[in-house]
Amino acid sequence: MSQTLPPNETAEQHAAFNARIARGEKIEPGDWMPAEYRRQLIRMISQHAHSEVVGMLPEGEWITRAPTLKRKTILIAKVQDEAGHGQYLYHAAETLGATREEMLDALLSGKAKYSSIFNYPTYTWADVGMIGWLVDGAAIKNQTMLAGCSYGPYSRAMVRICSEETFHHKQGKEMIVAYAQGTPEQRQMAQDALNRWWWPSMMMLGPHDADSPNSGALSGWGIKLKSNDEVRQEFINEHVPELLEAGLTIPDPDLHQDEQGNWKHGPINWDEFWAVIKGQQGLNKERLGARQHAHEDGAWVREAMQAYAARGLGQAAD
Ligand code: FAQ
Repeated sequence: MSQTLPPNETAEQHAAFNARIARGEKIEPGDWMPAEYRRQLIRMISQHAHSEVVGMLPEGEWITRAPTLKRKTILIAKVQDEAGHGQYLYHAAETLGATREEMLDALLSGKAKYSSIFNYPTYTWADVGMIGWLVDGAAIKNQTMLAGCSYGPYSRAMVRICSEETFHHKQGKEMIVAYAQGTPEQRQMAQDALNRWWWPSMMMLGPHDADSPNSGALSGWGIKLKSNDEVRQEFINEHVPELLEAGLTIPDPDLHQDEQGNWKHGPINWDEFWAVIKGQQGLNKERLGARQHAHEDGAWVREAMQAYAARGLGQAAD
């Protein structure tokens, strides 16, 4: 990779590092790494952690309104899993020197991004199912690729997260397929949810490759093993036939299969994507407001833990 090196990094260090990546070795926290590799990973992993935590909000709103006890217990488990994913990911970013306080400040002040998808509202119970089927489905495609990435702690976190997301994906699909085969009202509810979530799910995999400024460095360093468009293609190829088989209509009049059998989509509204990320459209204000409120509500817990640790009781057996 040709680049101007920072003053304290040498061409030899970079060559040795790139050779490790080329050999498929995992980079571990104490290993030498370019400052830019570290910065890119902290950016990406912390945004991913924020996405998991903010991602609890659109579904969490439905816990009290789940239609049956079975669906309620599944949803509670799913939302808890997302909190756990946030924890693994914040820890993975901490191994690179980022502190939890810095990362949370960046989220709560609006400086850090989180996934565009969580700025969309959940209007009906079918939105919960569609998030499981499409949003977890898209997330798994991206994260299965990241499970092979060059940074050890991130790669290992992805393996664990993907197995849990697979359960999320299955429960969403099972729910939507049941509604698609249910009463006319249930079928309509499932279709409306698909109409709302199809395009945002396509967008969440990131801008087209030509408009993705980070992809070059990330793929050179073995962090991104597939491009945004490649992952999006995998997502479409898996989900289009399944949605059609469920009897649903995909809201894209240009959708068609090419000669290789790949499903090709119509134009994506990138103006909407950027507006949602910038907080000009969608629920960014409400999502951050909810996180800020939760942070303030939890202040007494953090203070109590600090006081407990300061008294030297943190080590005591219980
Ligand atoms: N939303 O150069 P690229 C989940 C930004 S987890 C917001 O292509 P990159 C689980 C990007 O940051 C979902 N911003 O960026 C769940 C960059 O801005 P920056 C989250 C986005 O990093 C399910 C700029 O655009 N997953 O859903 C988005 O190479 C259900 C240019 O873009 C991850 O975070 C977006 N969608 O590729 C939870 C996976 N896309 O930072 C609850 C890890 C792009 O330079 C319920 N992250 N941007 O200012 C990644 O794989 C990558 O970061 C991409 C973007 C692929 C998201």
